[in-house]
Amino acid sequence: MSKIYFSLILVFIVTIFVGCVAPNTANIDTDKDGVIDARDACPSTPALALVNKYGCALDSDMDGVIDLYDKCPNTPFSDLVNKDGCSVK
Ligand SMILES: [Ca+2]
Ligand SMILES: [Ca+2]
Repeated sequence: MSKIYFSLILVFIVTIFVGCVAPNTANIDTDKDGVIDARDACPSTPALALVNKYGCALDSDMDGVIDLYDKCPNTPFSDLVNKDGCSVK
């Protein structure tokens, strides 16, 4: 058996072996929000947060505090809010 023929067989075997044991990373969802990493614009979404189709936590009143932590989920858009999402007077 020539060295080239042996090398080709070795490369073929290694390729098959690596292909069988390499993890399938195509559908990994690191933050487990239901949106795979390849499509997740917010890859570190807090656990239990509801997310949009881009994998970002919902902030229904758009005050900068996500719904998961927002204790005042309907503050007017123009209001300044505290860390709990409630209007600051
Ligand atoms: Ca996410
Ligand atoms: Ca909010």
